[in-house]
Amino acid sequence: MKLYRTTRGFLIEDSEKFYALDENAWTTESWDALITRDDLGDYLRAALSGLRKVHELALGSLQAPIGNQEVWAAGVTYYRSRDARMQESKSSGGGDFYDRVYAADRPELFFKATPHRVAGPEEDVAIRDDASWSVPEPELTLLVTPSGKITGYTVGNDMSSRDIEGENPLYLPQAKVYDRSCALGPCILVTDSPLPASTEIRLEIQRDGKSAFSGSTTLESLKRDPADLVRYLYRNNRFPAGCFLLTGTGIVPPDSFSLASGDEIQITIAGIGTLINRVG
Ligand code: DO4
Ligand code: MG
Repeated sequence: MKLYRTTRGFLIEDSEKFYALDENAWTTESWDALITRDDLGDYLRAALSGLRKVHELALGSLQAPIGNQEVWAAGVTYYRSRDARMQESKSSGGGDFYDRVYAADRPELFFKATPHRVAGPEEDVAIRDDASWSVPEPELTLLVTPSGKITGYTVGNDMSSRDIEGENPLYLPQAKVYDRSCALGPCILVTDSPLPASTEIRLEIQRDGKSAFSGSTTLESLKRDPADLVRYLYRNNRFPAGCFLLTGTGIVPPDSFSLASGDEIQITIAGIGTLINRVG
């Protein structure tokens, strides 16, 4: 079952049919009230029988599936990310940190975005004016309730300025957190079950109508258990509106590649959908 936040309300997709939910309450507060439920899957399933079936076109414009949640991210959770970051920070002497965090019990977790920094489907993401090397990071993203339960999954893009991060690891917040540095969507796949290890994550970047980069990975290469990432994040840390947690990238374009204005970024996660954004 999938849950969409759209300009025309909240919609449920079940077996390829769409149902409108709670037509009189499309506010951010009612979205928060819905997606903070520990019983989200059961609640939506029970609601389905009383809901009006709608045409797919009723989707209107999709919005990022976020209300008042903070967005956090895990890093260096795939060998490919460890490798790329060790290279990019070699001359600054930071390479060793990435190797150590990849092997450590405690994961790297960092604050990524507040809702106003998040782009929804088909909205523009941004590259920093003072960055010369920018990439998208396609990441499986967890919806976590205030009690720490994972109730759903969406597609996330952790836009990153590699030159700024590579210059000095202490610049990470500047490399990662800026206006439209994150995208989420197109929906929340609502399920209490972990996604299969065979789940594919695919990145395609189009420039002037041609493929400029494509790559893929699967959750098999994700070194950390999502539930374990959540346990670390929730240590001495409360999330009254729940949160979204990006789980790290396993796809890094070659060093010669940097995003440019007008590029179209397509991120597909099997079972969830495709998140499409252009670089504005
Ligand atoms: O250590 C820096 C950030 C890592 C990251 O964002 C990732 O591995 O996805
Ligand atoms: Mg990342």
